[in-house]
Amino acid sequence: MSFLKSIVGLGLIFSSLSAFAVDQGGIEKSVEPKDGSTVHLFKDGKMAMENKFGRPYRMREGKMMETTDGKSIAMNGDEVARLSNAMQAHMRR
Ligand SMILES: [Cu+2]
Repeated sequence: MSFLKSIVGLGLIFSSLSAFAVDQGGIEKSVEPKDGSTVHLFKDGKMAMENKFGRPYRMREGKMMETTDGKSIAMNGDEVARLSNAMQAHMRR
């Protein structure tokens, strides 16, 4: 049940946040969990983590993250390489 709940919660979080949208690299939305990191959500639903220093880092798939507004989201995928590429594309502009 908690898995289902997290999926529903995820949809709510990503549809209600007006977080900045990166228009390169296929990143659809970005959300900030409590610990100061950033979760980037790709258009296909996979995620990648960025630490508070702006570097991509690995996170185990299925790991729960708590957002600043107290919701929990489950890590889906671990797209470190994709995030690196997206960030480099962004910097080159
Ligand atoms: Cu994560």
